Parts: sequence; structure tokens; C-alpha cells
Amino acid sequence: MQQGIGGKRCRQHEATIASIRRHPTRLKSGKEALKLRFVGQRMAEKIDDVIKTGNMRRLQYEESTESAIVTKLFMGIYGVGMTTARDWYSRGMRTLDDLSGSHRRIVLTPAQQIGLKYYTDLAERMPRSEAKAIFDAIKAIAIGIDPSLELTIMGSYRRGQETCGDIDILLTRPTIDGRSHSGVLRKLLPKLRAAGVLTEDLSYPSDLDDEEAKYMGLCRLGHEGKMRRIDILTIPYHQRGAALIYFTGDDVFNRSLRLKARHDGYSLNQRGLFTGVTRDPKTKVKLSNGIIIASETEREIFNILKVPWQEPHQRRRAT
Ligand code: TTP
Ligand code: MG
Repeated sequence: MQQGIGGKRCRQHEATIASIRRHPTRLKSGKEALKLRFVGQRMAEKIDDVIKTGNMRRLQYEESTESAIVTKLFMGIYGVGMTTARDWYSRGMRTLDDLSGSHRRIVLTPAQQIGLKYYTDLAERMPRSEAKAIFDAIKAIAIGIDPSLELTIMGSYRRGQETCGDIDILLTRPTIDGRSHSGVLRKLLPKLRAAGVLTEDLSYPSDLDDEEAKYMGLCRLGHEGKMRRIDILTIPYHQRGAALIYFTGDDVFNRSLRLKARHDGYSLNQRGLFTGVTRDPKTKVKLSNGIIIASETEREIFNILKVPWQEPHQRRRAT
């Protein structure tokens, strides 16, 4: 009996579906469907529901994908993070053109303006040969200022990668003769600018005499070269081992090494390996800096942490 009723309803449904299928145009409402054979009030309401929620879902989907695409586009601009990108989207910005020109309704920082201007160049990684050529040019100019300066190219280049997202340079100087590299950026940066190697400044160190200073900018190889990101970091000579580890990376390797240090009761950062660091048990915020026990060479830090030595090219995650 039950089967009989089910079978009847089934056949009725099939007939309704066939009738809707046969309709030459796409149904726009339940009311329109009501005119068809086999379509009753209940079915018309269902059709209304489907049309409404289907449209809504499509709209939601389109909105979510559009916002994701635009946010990603904006985050590709140097100096733009998730919050800014989302804010611009919510204010109606959709394209890079919306962000430029005199009619624009939003304010970009000077660094973001540079990032926008060279968007295409900066989205590209450079061949390692280009990173080396730029580094060699910088090194020659630096050595011309002070032959005792030590410059090392870090990051993906030191790990032996074929392409580099930017150029990371570590600059320091032995202090055995009582002198240091302090203040060298004051001379070096204008010389690099005059030589056409540096082209735009993104962030200038607040104190050029500080032994620990960071310059961020754009550079290029020759007048026809593409704009590339560059960081020049100066560090005290006695911290070079810890700095070499940190700026060689990669970031995953750094994180695991720091975790190992923490596990063994130490604390590792770009300045050195410390013991006796105390932290708030709840927030893990540092309460005291502890005592530095190693920082001059990478090897001594590896040794204390009982981590087998790894060449820079081994310090990258599997791809
Ligand atoms: P990056 O220049 O950002 O990275 P990279 O040189 O490894 O890769 P890319 O070719 O894309 O430039 O930073 C240099 C090193 O600094 C990085 O290898 C490890 C360290 N670092 C961290 O440990 N954590 C971080 O969040 C960042 C930004 C860098
Ligand atoms: Mg890099």
C-alpha cells in the first residue's frame, strides 16, 4: 500500500520535472511554473525557494571569491597587509587603477605608493645571478669606503636557491683595530644611490650611527634593470653567528631551531643564544633577557644546541 502511494507520488514528480524541462525558457518564478501542467501550489513554492536561495548562494559565492581575489591583489603591493587590503575592498576599491590617480579616495603611505608603482617588477623573483651582480656592485662600493667591512648575501641566495624574492645583505666589521662599522650607512647609502644601484627608499634607519641598523629599499642592475627589493642590515661583529643563522633561514628552519633552544632551556634570536631567560608562565612574554652564551659563530650555536651542522643549502623545507 505504502509502496503504491510512493510510486504514484514518484510518477507525479517525474511528470512535473518533465513538464518543467520541456518549458522553452528558464523559469523565473513559482507563479510562472504554476501555468505548467502537473505543477501545483506546493511545487510552485518550492521553485520560488530554489530560485531565491540559488541566487543568494551564487551571489554569496561571487562576493566571497571577488573579495578574496581583490584582497590578494592588494596584498601584493609592498606595505599592504590583510587589514588594509580588506579596508580598501570594503570602500569599493577593486583594481590597482582604483588606488592611483588624483581621483582616488584612499591615502597610500609613501612606501605603498612605491610598491604600487613597481607592482609588476616586485611581484617577480629574480635569478640568483642578478642578485649576485647587484651584491658585487654594492660590495665594491662598500669596500671602497672601508676595506675592513664584511658583507654577506643572505636569505634564499645563501641557501643556494635559483631565484630570490629580494636581496638580503648583512654588513659588519671586525673591531680588533678599535673601530667599527658604526655610521657607514651615512656614506654608503648616498654612494649606492649616486651609482644608480639604489633607486627608491622604503625605510631609512632612524639612527644611522647605530651598529644595529636596517635599511629597506629598491635597487636594480643597470638603468634597464627591473626594480628589486633590498634590505641592508648592519650588526655588531660579535653577533654575526646568530645573525647569519637568522637571516639565512629559512623561516621554518629558524622556527624549529628556536623551538629546540626553548626546549633545552635557552632562548635563540638574531642576536645570540641566551640562558637564564625568564618568561611569564601564562603569556610567555620575556621577563628577563638572561645571559648571552654564544653569538659569534653559527657552529658554536649548533654545537650547544646539539644540532648536527647543516650547510645553508640544507636549511630549506622540502618543496
Ligand atoms: P626573506 O628575505 O623574507 O626570505 P628569503 O630570503 O628566505 O626568501 P625570498 O627569496 O623570498 O626573499 O627573509 C630572509 C630570512 O630572514 C629568512 O630566510 C629567514 C628570516 N626570517 C624569519 O626567520 N622570519 C620571518 O618572518 C622573516 C620575514 C624572515
Ligand atoms: Mg630574501
